[in-house]
Amino acid sequence: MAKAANNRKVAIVGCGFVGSATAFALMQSELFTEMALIDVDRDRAEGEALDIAHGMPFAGPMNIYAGDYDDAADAAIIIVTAGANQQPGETRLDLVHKNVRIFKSIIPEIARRDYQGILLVVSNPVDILTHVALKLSGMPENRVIGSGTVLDTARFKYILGEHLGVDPRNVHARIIGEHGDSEIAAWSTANVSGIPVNDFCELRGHFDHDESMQRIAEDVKNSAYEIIAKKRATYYGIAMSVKRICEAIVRDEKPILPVSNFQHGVHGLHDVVLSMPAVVGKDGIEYQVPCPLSDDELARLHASAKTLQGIIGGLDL
Ligand code: 6V0
Repeated sequence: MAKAANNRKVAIVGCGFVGSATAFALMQSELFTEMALIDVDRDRAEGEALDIAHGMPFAGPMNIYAGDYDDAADAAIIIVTAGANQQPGETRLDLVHKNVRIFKSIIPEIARRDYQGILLVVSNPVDILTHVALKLSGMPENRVIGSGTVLDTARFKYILGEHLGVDPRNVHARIIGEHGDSEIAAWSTANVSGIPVNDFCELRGHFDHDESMQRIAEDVKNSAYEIIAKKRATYYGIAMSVKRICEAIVRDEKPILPVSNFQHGVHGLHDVVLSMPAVVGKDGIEYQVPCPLSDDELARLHASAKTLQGIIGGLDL
């Protein structure tokens, strides 16, 4: 029988760089009182649980342990970070076959326990794997989401904030489409505290708009490649992004976040999971929010969708 979701419980499947950094961020957040860590490498999960638990006297009490899928069955959120990560020079899409195989061993375990919470996919390529998780689980679309371009959007805000000498929290700008090489910086709506981004640039003495826009979008897109080349993996930025999504769900905050979600016609996109803005609350995706786009941005969004549809269509699910 299905277990009701416990709003104070989270489970993380995959305790490598991303899973453990996420567990550490969530322990400090005090959003949950129970956290089950699951990994095929049981020792790894046990080691991470112990290590993170030793920080508890500096945060709040919490039950952190290495568990299994029975422990995850009543979690409010199951975060899946299991799978191969990018090696230097590899794209996210290169990971698809390895990680689909891994998802085939994970998602059915969750589905056969008639899971009632939110399934949050982080493994890459995240938009494709969210689509795969949706198909393999048979869960309602609103409850299967991916971390999408929440991280890319944070990188965009950070780099723009640095460029303009302003707090990134006052930068309102988004990366949409694929969390990957075809992602789109939605410049046409970017603004700082309501001031169109190019006007704000001029207030701060920058007049080379085209060159700067191109460089900043490239820097955002290439962030992961640069970090992986230097330290083999990226994990702190994604851990904070996942924490933000968890806050939105557990506290039913309803922020608009560019998470991976199944598209039903907004911007003419159908039958594909893409990272697009949506209101996120206790039921997962509550409302898909259309964002004004230029003709060029829309054309690139459709090209991104086509790339992902081609890959999904070629998978044996
Ligand atoms: P990692 O450090 O190799 O960790 C992966 C973990 O998954 C290991 O501990 C494995 O033992 C475990 N694992 C493998 N198979 C299974 C299985 N069947 N069941 C349970 N556990 C399993 O990789 P890392 O943590 O660096 O990356 C994990 C995934 O996150 C990769 O696909 C990355 O590409 C992806 N990222 C996604 C980001 C995003 O923005 N969505 C950002 C960074 C990384």
